[in-house]
Amino acid sequence: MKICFNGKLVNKEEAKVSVFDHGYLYGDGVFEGIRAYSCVVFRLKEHIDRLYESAHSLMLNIPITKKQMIADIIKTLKANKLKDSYIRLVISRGDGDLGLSPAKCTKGPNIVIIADSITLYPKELYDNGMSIITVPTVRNVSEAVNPQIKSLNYLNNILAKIEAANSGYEEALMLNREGYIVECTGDNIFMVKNGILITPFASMGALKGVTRDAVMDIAAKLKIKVVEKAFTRHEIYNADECFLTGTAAEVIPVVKIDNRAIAEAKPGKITKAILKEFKRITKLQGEKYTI
Ligand code: PXG
Repeated sequence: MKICFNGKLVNKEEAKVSVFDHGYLYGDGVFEGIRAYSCVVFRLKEHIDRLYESAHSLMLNIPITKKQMIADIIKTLKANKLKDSYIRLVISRGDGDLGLSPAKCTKGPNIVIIADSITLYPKELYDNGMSIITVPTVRNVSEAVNPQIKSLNYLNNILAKIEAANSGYEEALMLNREGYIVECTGDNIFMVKNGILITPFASMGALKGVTRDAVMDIAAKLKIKVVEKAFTRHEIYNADECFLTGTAAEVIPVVKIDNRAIAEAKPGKITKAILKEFKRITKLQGEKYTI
């Protein structure tokens, strides 16, 4: 496997960062998870824009242009001869000393591009739907580390994931400080009620997911009304359908929440229609390449 390390393709074994990299010492850096389907990097521009926005908020100056970043991603996919892939971009603050200040990281950021595969959940869950559970850890508040920043410090989500696993569940439903539903650990959440697709406002504490945006576009195309609003667990327990969206998870039905069946506890009609269209468009929307 070839990794792109600061613009150069190197073997996996040689792709190493120092223990003084502030990404390692403090989780100081940003990342993106992207997928390629049949030689199309799905909505690559949107992922790259979000990466640079995350970095901008952290005052982390990515030393290459977006165009160069895209070229390096394609180069990595070609080098590994990958038509379908999961791409992980990691930009860490770079080498510094044992102090928090990024000002000492004078060598600049390390840019790593890994192209591999990821399987988040077993196929059975895509066919029959998954059960999720609300966890005690609330989603980060925007005044602290804004959830829009895909930073290398994902402990908020990791804690939630651990809590779900402790109770025997694969995924956690996260609330915000006010008790409204925001998202899961690495996925956005949607519910369907009376034919309307409903998802929390991103500003409530959810990441504005690229898959979330794609699903909203699909709904518009399928003439399904979409509403962004605040809702509680009571409302989602009594929804007609529910599903999660994310680059890694793609679109996955949810059939039980906190042991309450969502309607008939089967993947719903609208969920299935969206999933079908999602599978079709992933091969069409984004950056094309050849291997
Ligand atoms: N919420 C959070 C907190 C995320 O981290 C999403 C929603 C979905 O966003 P996208 O843009 O992917 O539709 C994410 C994305 C992983 C992994 O390794 C996590 C994400 C993306 C890719 C991989 O678990 N998070």
